Order: sequence, then C-alpha cells, then structure tokens
Amino acid sequence: MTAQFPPDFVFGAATASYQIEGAVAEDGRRPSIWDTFSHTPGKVVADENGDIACDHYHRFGEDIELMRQLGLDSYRFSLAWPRIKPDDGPVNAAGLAFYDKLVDELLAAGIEPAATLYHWDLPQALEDRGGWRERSTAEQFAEYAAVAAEHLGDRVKRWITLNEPFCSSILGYSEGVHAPGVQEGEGALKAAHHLMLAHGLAAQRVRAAVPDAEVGITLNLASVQQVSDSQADADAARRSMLIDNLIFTEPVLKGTYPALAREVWAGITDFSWIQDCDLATAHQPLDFLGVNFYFPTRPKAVAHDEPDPAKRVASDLGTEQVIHEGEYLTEMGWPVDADAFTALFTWLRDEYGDALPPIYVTENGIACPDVVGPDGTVDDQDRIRYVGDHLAAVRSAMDQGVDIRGYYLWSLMDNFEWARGYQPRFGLVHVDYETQQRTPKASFGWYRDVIATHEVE
Ligand code: IFM
Repeated sequence: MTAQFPPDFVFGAATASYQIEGAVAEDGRRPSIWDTFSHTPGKVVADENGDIACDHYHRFGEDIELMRQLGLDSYRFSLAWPRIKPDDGPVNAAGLAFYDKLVDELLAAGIEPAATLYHWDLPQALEDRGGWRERSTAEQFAEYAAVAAEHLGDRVKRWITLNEPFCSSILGYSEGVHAPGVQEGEGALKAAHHLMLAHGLAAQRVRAAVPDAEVGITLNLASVQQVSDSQADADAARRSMLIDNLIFTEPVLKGTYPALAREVWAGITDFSWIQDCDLATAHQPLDFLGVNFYFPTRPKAVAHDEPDPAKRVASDLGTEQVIHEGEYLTEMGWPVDADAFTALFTWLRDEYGDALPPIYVTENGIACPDVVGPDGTVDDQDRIRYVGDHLAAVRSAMDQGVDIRGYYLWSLMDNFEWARGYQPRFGLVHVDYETQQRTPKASFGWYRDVIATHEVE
C-alpha cells in the first residue's frame, strides 16, 4: 500500500559530531569523554576511535553536495561542546567558525539546519569534576547553549537540547558501556536528573536568544511489549517503561517523576539531591518532541545481577530483552518490528494527550552488512525495506491522529558507532574509512525518490 506524506512533511537525515567530524585536536577542540573512553583499551570494539571518523570536518562541502543530490529538506547534526567551549573556558571562535561554514553552506544548498546541542561529547574537563552527576554541569551546559544559540540562531531555527539522555546517563553511568564508562547506582540517577535540568535550562536560554526558534528534546523511547501474562513479566514491563521512558518523558512533558522511581530505586538513593524547582525547570514549553526509535522492547523478568539492592547499579532492574528463535536481527543484534513504532506514537498520544507537542522522528534506521560490490554499488535492500516499513508506520500513526511533522533518517553516512566502532554501517552513503571515499548506496536513490514524491510504496 502506498503511504503518502503531506507536502510540508520534513524529510531529513541525521548525524552527530563525534561520529563523523574527526579533527579532534584541531582549531582549539579539547578532549571529550568519548576521546578518553575510546582511547582506553578494551572499551570500543577493535579499540577504534573518532580521531578521524568520516573526516567531515574537512569534507563537509562534499557531504553537503551529497545532501543536495538527495534532496534533503533538513539536516540534523550536532554541535561539539568541546569545540565551542573547550574545558569550560572561554568561547573558542574557531570552533564556532566551523559551524558557521557548515550552516551557511547548508542554507546555500537549500537545506534547513537542525542543531543538536548535546550528542554525548561532554568536555572531559567537566567529567573530571563529576560530569553529569553534578548539577554544575547542567549550569555549564546552559552557558554553552546560550553561546551557540546567540551565535547561530540567526540562521538555525530548529534546536534540540539533548540527544537520548537515557544513553548519556544509563549507558554511561550505570551500564558503563558508553563514556564515561562507570557503573553506578545513585550516580546514574543523578546524571539522568541533571540532564533533565540541563535540558530545561538550555531550552530557556535558546528561546531567549532565538525568539523564533523551534525548541525540542530528542528521547530514544521504548515501545514496550509485555512478553507473557505473568505478574513477574508485567512488573518487568513496568520497570522497563520506567527507566526507558518515564524518567525522561514525565519531567519533560509533565514536570513530575513517576512514584515507581522511589519504589524501584529505594535501595540506592533517597533522591534528596533533587531541588524543589528542578522539575518545573525541566518542564519547559516545547515546540516538538524528537523521537528516536530502532527496535521493540520485550522485557522478561529475570534475577537481578546483584542480589543486594543497596549495591545495585541503576539499570539492574531484573529484566532481559527477549529475542525470538530464528528472528531477523540487524547488525546491532536488534529485532525489527515496525508496528511497535506505531504503537509507541499511540502510547505517547494516549499517555500525554494535550501535553504532547508535535513530533519529529529525529532518528530511525538500520545497520546492515553493506559491502561495495564488484560493480561499485551497495545494494542495501534490507535498509530500503526497513525504512519503507517504518515510514509506513509513521503514516499509520498520523492516520490515528498523532501529529508527526518530519522524519530524519539515521544516518546520512556510515560513521563511528560508539562502543561498536566502525563495523555497523547505518548510512545512506557508504564510507571507505581507508580512502574516505563516499559511495551512495541503493537506499540513497530510493530515499531521494521518497523525498521527491512524498510517497512510499
Ligand atoms: O548511532 C546512534 C546515534 O548516535 C544515537 N542513536 C542511535 C544510533 C544508532 O545506534
């Protein structure tokens, strides 16, 4: 069946600074937690790092030309905090100058820039003082956000405060699989809370600097499926919903935390570090909610890793993702279920009603085993199928009354996939990391036609 999108529906693609830019020591950029983490042996597959990545810092002109050929309405990228306000010292003019050039060339190509302020590259100097465990990091973030918005806000009108605070807090400070790579209980919950505070403070500063800005936050939300009728699995689903969604959606959209948080994490914190006005600050009026989605979440109840509740990390909730025997898994090991995407949107609509702002899908995509064939092409039919099905799922949610304004595919080009290094390839454009040659894949031509026609077969 054909899915038709309205003429003003925004078709975009997304990337992030540390994943593509490289040039980590150029023009005054200072180390971020991802430089430190990726240079620590054993943290990233094959000990890879973002030192060069796609060398986008030097090749952004070529990359914008690809975007122009693709016909993108909008390009979502992130600003590197350690380029703009390295070590939380004075503003680095050379760092801002890079984004000036990027934004100016995007606009000249007729592509609307959408800037994310934080896609995980926290200045290492701030981590050395406690990182997101400290509320001062939220205050520093607001200062940096104001600098970026005051400088670029005459040209950038769509602003995203944070990308996926779940990953910055839970993967970084509880599971330890992302930078800064620590495994904590209270520390991870503090990080999640201070990210919410940072979002609110930054949203205020961006609005003050750019009165006609559209301001939002990007959350990677789980579409939680209960795996059996047992009480244990129903409780596991509630705990998953709590850590994946509610500790972010409730403060941002309602200015509250769910009561379940105090129950689930009673052993590791009393939450006394939350100050009275924090939730009101986190609850800023939003022009949009950015939603990132990749796979369904199917939690079954299992024993906690740590039997003593007082010694548990925050993510040790006694749940485990169910994978069905023989089911298709992406290169990331993720199952595929486009209906779960529709279900996520209708859950948001039912749960938040009038408090839910319009939605942009700020990321969705798939890592496939892409290879350049002997004829020089990359025939990534799995990606075409995945994106087609997920766009149809978006259309289905729109038909059910969910206000979705656009879709940013992850990713424009293959890039540094965090702890998984360069092996998973998410791009519409293949990158040969030896030569930096860019090769548009079959999905590139397919997405170009989708953008041109606003139609998915
Ligand atoms: O590559 C990441 C991106 O940085 C954040 N969202 C998920 C993507 C795929 O894992």
